Amino acid sequence: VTVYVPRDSSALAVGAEALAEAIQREAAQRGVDLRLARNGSRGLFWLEPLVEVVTLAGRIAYGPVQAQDVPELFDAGFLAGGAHPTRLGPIEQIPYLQRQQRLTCARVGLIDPLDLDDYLAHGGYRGLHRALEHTPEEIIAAITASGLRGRGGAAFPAGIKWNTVREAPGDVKYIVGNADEGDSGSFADRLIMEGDPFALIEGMTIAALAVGATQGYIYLRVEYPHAHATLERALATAYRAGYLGADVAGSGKRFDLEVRLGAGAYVCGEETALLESLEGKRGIVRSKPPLPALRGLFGQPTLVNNVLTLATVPYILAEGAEAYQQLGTGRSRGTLPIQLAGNIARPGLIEQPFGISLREILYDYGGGSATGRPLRAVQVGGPLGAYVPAAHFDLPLDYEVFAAQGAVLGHGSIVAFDDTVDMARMARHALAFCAAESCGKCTPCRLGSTRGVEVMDDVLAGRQVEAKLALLRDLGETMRLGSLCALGGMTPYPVLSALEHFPEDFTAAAARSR
Ligand code: FMN
Repeated sequence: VTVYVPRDSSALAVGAEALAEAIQREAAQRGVDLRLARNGSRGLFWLEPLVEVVTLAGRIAYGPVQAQDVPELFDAGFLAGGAHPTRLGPIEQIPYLQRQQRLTCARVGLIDPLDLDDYLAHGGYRGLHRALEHTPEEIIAAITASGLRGRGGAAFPAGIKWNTVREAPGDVKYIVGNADEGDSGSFADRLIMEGDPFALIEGMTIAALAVGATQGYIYLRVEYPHAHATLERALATAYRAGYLGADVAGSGKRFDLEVRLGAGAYVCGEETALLESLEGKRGIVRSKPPLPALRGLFGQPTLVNNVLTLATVPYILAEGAEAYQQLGTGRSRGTLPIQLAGNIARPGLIEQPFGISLREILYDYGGGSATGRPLRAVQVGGPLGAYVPAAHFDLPLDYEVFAAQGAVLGHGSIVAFDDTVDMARMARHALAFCAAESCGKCTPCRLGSTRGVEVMDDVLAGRQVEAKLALLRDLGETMRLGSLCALGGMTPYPVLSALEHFPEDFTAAAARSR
């Protein structure tokens, strides 16, 4: 019998390791022949640790399961899919999972992330083999036709960036997988790296062939030790199997790939600060131009893409651009791995075509707030994303629709808040976050954020509220237009959206202090 127990951080954090040991111990005691497989997380976080037993009727899920439940589970015959209060039924039939359309994250939670044969058996490396049948131009044409846009935040068309790097003159070209994943509520990159690392490796290899890069780096934050361990092992396996190195899959082409750890500064996810950090310097934003695509790492043409962007590439090559492009809405094509977190009953990963509404995500999937109180606002797209009020929950997830509302989709994280949230305090928090994380290079971000915190302290204390709010709007405009990168440039989004949609919270403080 094969039993899957996730080794993803989200499962380890709630006792998966002790559970795995307990299952093995119990099986040994009872003389049961059991194979313990370690998968990634399915991304149904409220059910972790979620155990799956392979039976004739498919993989049967149990969760959440703790180590102390194990003897009882064996008594209940769970190895044959037997009844137990934690039994959830066939994993694919859990509505949260069944209703999704997983392309980028198709194998996450399904396979053993370190088993290359398992990866190959589930369509792995089909994309690379397809890519090797085509010219670099044809690969880029497929990426362009798929409509894939950067998933790291700015939603820039991937094909255009790849083409710029391809055409840039340079002796050496680099490719960087941006795995800094600093956004609050964001975890899809991590789920891929811990649950399906070969997808990222394969995507980077295809990208390297397309743009003519011979060296790649995965820039990973040090706070992801499990992702790091998984990636290192997967890279070693890919080298051994000839998918990396001097002769990629027998093509005669070279591609080397390694992990570099960043110390976990938010700004180091910004691509130019990231490149500084990769070069061994302090993570300080560079002025643009030149674009990294033209002069990036060590002054050479460099392709920087997010983990999700890169991990989607194998699917597009394997299944064809049309299969991807036909999903979605407007200019937002394909699927988005949405990350639902915060005050929500069922947090997790929801990969769906663009066009799904916030309401469907928050209620049909998320089940409303964890506290049972009404949801009042969500922050979409990380700490620099706008707050969206409940009145706008019918907005479809679409880059352009969100932009028209002064909001962003960013990396696809959604953090939910119930009606006890104080939005004036959240506005202050955004400014304090910017002050803490600013690299300090440009004045609007470095000083504006600190002055902004002071202004908000006045507002919260009820001092000259009207004048201070006018000042806050003015400051926001200066930061938006004058900052060197989007850290300062987007901090006004959460601040001013809170003020626009929840003005009562800003004046309530004044009323209290009177
Ligand atoms: N992109 C990421 O992929 N991961 C990050 O953690 C990340 N953090 C960022 C932090 C700041 C302050 C800013 C301004 C940008 C950040 N970005 C991040 C966006 C990158 O600068 C860049 O646009 C992205 O890596 C490009 O890849 P893509 O085209 O695939 O999205």
